[in-house]
Amino acid sequence: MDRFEKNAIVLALALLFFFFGLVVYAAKALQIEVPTCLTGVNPFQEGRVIVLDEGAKRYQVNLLARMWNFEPYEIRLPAGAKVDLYLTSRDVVHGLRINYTNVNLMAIPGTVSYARVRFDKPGVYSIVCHEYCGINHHLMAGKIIVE
Ligand SMILES: [Cu+2]
Repeated sequence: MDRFEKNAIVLALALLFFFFGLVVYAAKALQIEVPTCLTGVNPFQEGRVIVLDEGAKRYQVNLLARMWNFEPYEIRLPAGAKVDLYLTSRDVVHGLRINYTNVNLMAIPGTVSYARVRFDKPGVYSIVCHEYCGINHHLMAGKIIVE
């Protein structure tokens, strides 16, 4: 085997382990989770905020996307809230993006998407639909107010 070939293989393996290490670091140390589409969960028919643990600031948000708004439209949470976000659609495919976070989900009828997000800084986080869903798509928005 050529010396350059060996070097290329060693470099490729080193990069592979390095990037794998970054993925493990992101998952364990930074607690970053990849948004998922849940299977075996029935889509809900109404959007609402459920307090799971007031002291620990844990909340579940069931967000329902439909033409052309999100239900609930306005969500109020305390700073430091840890949110399990479930998203579904009542009618067509919608998208969900929460500004100033890394939440970016698809709302697909008949399925439930999931992401975990934490709101540390107080402020208004706007929610927008990023998937064209009809004539009033540009008006489809909501907001999360962190106090
Ligand atoms: Cu839309």
